[in-house]
Amino acid sequence: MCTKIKNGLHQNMSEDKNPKNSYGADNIQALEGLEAVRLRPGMYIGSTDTKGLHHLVWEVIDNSIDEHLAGYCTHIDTIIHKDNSITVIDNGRGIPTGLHEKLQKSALEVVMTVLHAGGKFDKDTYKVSGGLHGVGVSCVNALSEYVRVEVHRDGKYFEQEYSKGIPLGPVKTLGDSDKHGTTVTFRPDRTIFTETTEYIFTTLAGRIRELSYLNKGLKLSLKDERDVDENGVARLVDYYSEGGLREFVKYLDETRPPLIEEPIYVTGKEDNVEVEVAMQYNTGYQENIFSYVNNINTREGGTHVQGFRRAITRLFKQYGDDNNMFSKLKIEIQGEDFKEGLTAIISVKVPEPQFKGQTKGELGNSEVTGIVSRCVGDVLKAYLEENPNMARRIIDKVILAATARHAARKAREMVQRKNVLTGSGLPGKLSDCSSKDPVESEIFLVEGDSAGGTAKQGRDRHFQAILPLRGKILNVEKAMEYKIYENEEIKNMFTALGVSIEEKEGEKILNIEKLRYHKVVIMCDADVDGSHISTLIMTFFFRYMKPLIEQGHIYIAAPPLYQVKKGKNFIYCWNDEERKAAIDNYSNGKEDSSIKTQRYKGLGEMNAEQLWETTMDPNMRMLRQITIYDAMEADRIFSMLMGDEVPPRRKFIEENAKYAKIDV
Ligand code: 0RA
Repeated sequence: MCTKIKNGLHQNMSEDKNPKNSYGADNIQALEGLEAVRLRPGMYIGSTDTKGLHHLVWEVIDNSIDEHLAGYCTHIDTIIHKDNSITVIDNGRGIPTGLHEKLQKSALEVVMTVLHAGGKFDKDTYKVSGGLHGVGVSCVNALSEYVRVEVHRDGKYFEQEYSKGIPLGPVKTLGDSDKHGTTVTFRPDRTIFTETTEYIFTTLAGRIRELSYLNKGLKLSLKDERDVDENGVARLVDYYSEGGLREFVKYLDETRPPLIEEPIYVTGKEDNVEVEVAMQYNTGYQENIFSYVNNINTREGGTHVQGFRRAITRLFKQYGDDNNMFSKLKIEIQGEDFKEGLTAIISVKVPEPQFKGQTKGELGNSEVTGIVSRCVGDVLKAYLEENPNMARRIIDKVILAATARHAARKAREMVQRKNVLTGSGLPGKLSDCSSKDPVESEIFLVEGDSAGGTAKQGRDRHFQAILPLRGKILNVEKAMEYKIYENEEIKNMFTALGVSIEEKEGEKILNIEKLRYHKVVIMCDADVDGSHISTLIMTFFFRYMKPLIEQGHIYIAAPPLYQVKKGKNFIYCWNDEERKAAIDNYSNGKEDSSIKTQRYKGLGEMNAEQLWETTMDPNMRMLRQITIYDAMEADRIFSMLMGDEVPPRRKFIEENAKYAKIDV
């Protein structure tokens, strides 16, 4: 056992009385870096909340994706085990296991225990793991209470195990193998991820689905062993896309009537930069652009998105002018007018990407703008010439958008001007908290005035504000932008939250500098209507306040479904399992008619005290943080449930009958 070691791992090592661990003690030098990861995990994986927890999975999958990009891997399978440990299996080359000359130990051990020792210095391949995530599997190792790596390579099968980054023994050769690939199993360290160690299926599935579209031909799957059916079979989803981004666009737009027959599809390569773009116009009003660099979502866009916008503005404008289509329009067409009803995915592969911006989510390489613009421009030019009918449909829509833009600006200005005139500018229905510190403040968006009243009584007014929303808020999917600023509930949300939409260089930007609450909690009934309303509100945030979701400010409250009562004692239950356990607990297995179960149909059935102790008290409540994947799905599901297209709705209901408790 090691004595006092100057690195931060000593605590954990001395905790571990397992003599097997003495191997680790001899290898302290290699651990110099990993100790830093355990001391300041946030610096390496962003945070130690649910986002950081999921980051561990992205890190491992990214390494497997790199093997795919290098041309060696066709399958990546991910498994969530019952204890929330994760296994990622790939059939890539396998992490090298030969002797690392300098460190005189197995390369496998070096990759797993030395920071930034990815071992891949090959500049000709595009690397995800060198990009935004890019901290290496060694970080996952450092932040896991247990890791096992299995490698099939060179006709052999190897294994090494670790705890908190420390090898539990040397690399073992377990036998012969005719396969190749790497299997990484890790259990996140509970002492690091203190908030939660529970993986969220939709978050993992969302990213894996996205990866399948971004890497056409790659087979991915996700199994959730926590979720088994009556035959004991775990939930399993396969993801595979032959059409790549074209299918991604169709998936996103599944529920919106298309304006043009097929997505416009662009592929090209220039100076080692690969470009892939798919775009489609639908009859709606929203823009849906997703951009990626080396498979990493660039939330803040960047030079690739600029190149794309430049190309569509230039080509459509040119086409409209050449064919005298804008002559009746009194205002000038702007880049923004090409956005309405546009769904596009822009994916570039860049050998050495430079990321900038606040969250490093913006591509900075200036050469990429021209490359994307030329690739998209060439294809679009040919498309417009060959498809004059489609071209006319798009230009007509652009003209309509320009006219509506004019109206929207006026409406927006009205909302913002009104705030200035009414002093504090806060909506009358808001019961604000007394704290003025946004970091500690929370706002509950509550369905209905009556539940709003209960919440107001039950809250801790120091840091909790209540904004009741009346009934169903406007369906932003079907409304033109200027309409949403006329909607009372939506106006109230903008003013209560203190955020505004501003225009900079023709771009609409959400200003959240004056955000008044760092937690925005959607609180709806735990029934069908309630889930409709929360879906609706999520869609609104997804459409108009996306940065709030991305920065983790949006949550959903989970009120309990039951109260099981015996005499003066009672237990709140959030699902049927808990209800059964509560009944068992009181009955000791015997029939007992004095045990009563109350099913809460809505928030209104709880009194203020109950609402506080179950749903609002930070020490008791369950809040679910909304991720961008939840919002993306909410948006899709929403437009499907509300949209005019019947076949996808039926398909959705059939496919999701088990998982989605949404009745239509
Ligand atoms: C170092 C070097 C090479 C591959 C890998 C690491 C690698 C890491 C992971 C993590 C999960 N799956 C992985 N697959 C491969 C290059 C291998 C070579 O040059 O043969």
